Amino acid sequence: MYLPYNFGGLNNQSYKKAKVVVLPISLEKTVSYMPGTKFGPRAIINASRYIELFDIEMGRDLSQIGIFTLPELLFAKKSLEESIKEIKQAALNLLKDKKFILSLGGEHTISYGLISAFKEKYKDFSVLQIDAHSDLRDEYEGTKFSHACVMRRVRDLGISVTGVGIRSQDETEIGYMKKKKIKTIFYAPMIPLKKIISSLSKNVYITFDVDGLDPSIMPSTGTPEPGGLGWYEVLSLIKQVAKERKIVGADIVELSPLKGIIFPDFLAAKLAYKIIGYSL
Ligand SMILES: [Mn+2]
Repeated sequence: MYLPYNFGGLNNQSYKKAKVVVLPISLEKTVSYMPGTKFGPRAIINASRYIELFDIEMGRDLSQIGIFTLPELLFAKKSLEESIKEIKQAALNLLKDKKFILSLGGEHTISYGLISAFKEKYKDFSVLQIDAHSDLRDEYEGTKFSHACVMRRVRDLGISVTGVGIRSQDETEIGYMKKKKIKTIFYAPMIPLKKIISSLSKNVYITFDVDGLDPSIMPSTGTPEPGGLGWYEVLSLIKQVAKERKIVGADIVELSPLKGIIFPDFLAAKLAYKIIGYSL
């Protein structure tokens, strides 16, 4: 059987009818250690084609929501700043068309462009970040737009960010948190659901760095950290957020596919399905 190359391997895609638009962004410019995250979107889309569209938990075929996959955004010769601008513009266009954006990365920097666009559309708005790292450095390896600075830049926009699964920070990040009196970083392995949800505004954007998960289930990432979150834990979290708040968009970033180890690609694809299903 031939499965078309799009999220879900769908035979019929219609942009007009789709509520969800999958936006693959293969940006990889500031990765610190193991490269390969530019291949993340392709691996997730490929895996998504072999996953059941019917979700047992939700009792429905998620493709019925209407999912449309855009071609990958590529940035070969563009600067980081130009790339971010382009990402923001792409997101603004989709938001204007009232689409739910599910973006696939690519390095975490993409979230800055995406979130900037959401900030223009939504007023009562905050970000839920699932990640091993708080990404609060002011600068890293000479750039302010490194993946290691992305949540600092988002906070610079005046957006509240709640971090979950965090277990790696440097001293300057702790200093920044103290100075800004930031109390919305929740360290792994704890997931205090009530506190997390009460820290979130009405409209929530989820940025999911796959290294927030435990490396035993998610080894395919550039800078893995031991002691991460489990599959059912993050699902319960996202499900509860969807119940009590409105999830308005999401991204899954930092997947660096490993040759011959496909289960993490399938995990990321299933996670994308779950986010879509819980949110819509
Ligand atoms: Mn991270």
